[in-house]
Amino acid sequence: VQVEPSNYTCLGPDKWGGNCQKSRQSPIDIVTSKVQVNKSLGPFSFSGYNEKLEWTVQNSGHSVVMLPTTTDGTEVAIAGGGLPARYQVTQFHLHWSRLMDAGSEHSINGEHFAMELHIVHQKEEGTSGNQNDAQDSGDDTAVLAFLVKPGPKVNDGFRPLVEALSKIPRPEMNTTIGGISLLDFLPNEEKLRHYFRYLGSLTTPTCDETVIWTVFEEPIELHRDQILEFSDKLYYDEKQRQNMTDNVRPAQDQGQRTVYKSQA
Ligand code: 3J3
Ligand code: ZN
Repeated sequence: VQVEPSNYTCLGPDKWGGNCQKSRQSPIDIVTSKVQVNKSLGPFSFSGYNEKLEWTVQNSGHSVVMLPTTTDGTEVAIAGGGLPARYQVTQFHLHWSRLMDAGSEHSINGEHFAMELHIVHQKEEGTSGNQNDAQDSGDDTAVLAFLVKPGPKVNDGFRPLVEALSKIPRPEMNTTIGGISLLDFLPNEEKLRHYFRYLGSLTTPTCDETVIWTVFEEPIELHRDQILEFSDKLYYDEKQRQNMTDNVRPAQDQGQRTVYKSQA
């Protein structure tokens, strides 16, 4: 049965059909003793990540999604990082739990974190160096994943997003926040050299196996109260009876896939 994204929340992840039952699925547990260093995994170049932009903040019914509303053609994109092309940001969103060790989708040596931030990018056509774009190399989407753990301090970069949550309790509700850059949410750029890389999928139906994944080793720290706001202020349903929490797909079988690690 092909599960439409609109109603997959009523079916548990093990019942998702179609691509979701294939062998290149995400997330996975990253076992650091088995990862292989890959010298081509150099530093990323981030363009437009420091631009202060306006963002639409949406309750998508599965997460809180931030969409850039740039109209002046500002490009927010990444290149380098061992990627085969340049990729443009389309949205970013998070996964979380009330439990500080159950809210991330990826895990490291079996350890889950409190949340996971996903910055989703689409490959820019014609920049892959391989002009035959028709070839489907299964890397049209690049997701940068950041693990989140509770820390002693309030994370000022997340304040505008956390304060916006109470405005969008129900699915399809939107609000906007301005003067925000992606770098406001991330660890300092010099800490972004260490990451894991593997080929996988979207972690929600239709689970397309089109994602080149980057999982950064350096976690983001938020105060516990900030983390709990996501579960307390957002709901899956119109009647606000089901808090949006534990929107986390379980680890999938890694199969024969190798996980690589950036240059030491
Ligand atoms: O699902 C749509 C669809 O366009 C698909 O092709 C892909 C393109 O990036 O994803 C978009 S999505 O922005 O709505 N989305 C990307 C992120 C679906 C859910 C995905 O979640 S995850 O794998 O990053 N957790
Ligand atoms: Zn995600």
